[in-house]
Amino acid sequence: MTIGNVPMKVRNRFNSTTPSHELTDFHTPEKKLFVVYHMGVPEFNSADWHLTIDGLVKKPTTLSLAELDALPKVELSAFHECAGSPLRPTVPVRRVGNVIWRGIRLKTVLDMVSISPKAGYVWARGADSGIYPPTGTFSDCYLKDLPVEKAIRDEVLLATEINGVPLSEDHGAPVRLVVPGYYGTNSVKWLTEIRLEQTRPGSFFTTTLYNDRHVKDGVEHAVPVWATAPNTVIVAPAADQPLKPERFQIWGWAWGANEIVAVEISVDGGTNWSSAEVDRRQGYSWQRFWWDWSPAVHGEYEIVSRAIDSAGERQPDAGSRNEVFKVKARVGDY
Ligand SMILES: Nc1nc2c(c(=O)[nH]1)N[C@H]1C(S)=C(S)[C@@H](COP(=O)(O)O)O[C@H]1N2
Ligand SMILES: [Mo]
Repeated sequence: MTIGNVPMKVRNRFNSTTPSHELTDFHTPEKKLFVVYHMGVPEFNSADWHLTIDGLVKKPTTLSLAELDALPKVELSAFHECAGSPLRPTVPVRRVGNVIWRGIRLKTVLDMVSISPKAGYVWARGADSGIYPPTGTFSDCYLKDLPVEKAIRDEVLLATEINGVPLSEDHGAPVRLVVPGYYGTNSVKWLTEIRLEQTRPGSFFTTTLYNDRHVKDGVEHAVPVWATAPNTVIVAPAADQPLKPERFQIWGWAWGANEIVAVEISVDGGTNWSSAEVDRRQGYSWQRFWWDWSPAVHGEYEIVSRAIDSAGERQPDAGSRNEVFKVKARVGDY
């Protein structure tokens, strides 16, 4: 990696989460979009910003912001989901939103530099450095990797705008990677270097953290936290919302790397299930689902949602970051 450290202006680790019942908009306004960083926010002067593209390429290149900005841009809408704490990879957090991104296709710059057929992975480097407080580990950058087959797909962007305005510092200004269909952790903010390599990097944020360990037939396999598993949030009702014993529309959002083809709702904690209506997917956006419920009996209910994707994968009952979503509601004469 060739670029020296950039000073950090915010050093704390920071995570924000928006409660599910506030995710009422198809496109999440920036003020409701979660923010995550591990080491802090780097101090950037956009005039000094450069993007270096090197490694297994024929023509290593460095672009200024003006040079990058002059390339053709595209806009797309995509869900954006944090995988949760890398120290507790099976605990769901549902830090999620749906965002309009605008930027240059990563493929556009990869075509400019002409990548070698030997390149298997794109390493993406963010300028932030420092200590990740929960483990006390120092890193000189935020480094992630993607398989080349994903990196060259049309939806992968070097984004400069979010929801029609320039990226804010918190969301990665001046340029961040956006990898629709992959967990947010792969969408490297404050991007300064793209490097083509034959192998995955053995770094803290790629193969130590964010590499799920599954045991199959007594053998441990590491699965990179890349493609997003099917998931749901219920927007209405909110947790513990008092409901009258009359018709009420349960609704929420469903998303995953593959299109969601069905969502099921249970109002008895997961014993009986009904099929909700679910919108078709547009691009990589999340999909609305809804189900009209007419609770007749007063009492406390546990409402559960689960999505099934086009590959037949369904949200597991428990023990996973994408386990079924549960919310309690109270029905009475309020
Ligand atoms: N450079 C850099 N990029 C990063 C991170 C980081 O700590 N440093 N955090 C990642 C994680 S875990 C997530 S979920 C998303 C969050 O993006 P957002 O804050 O714009 O919502 O950024 C990713 N990109
Ligand atoms: Mo994340």
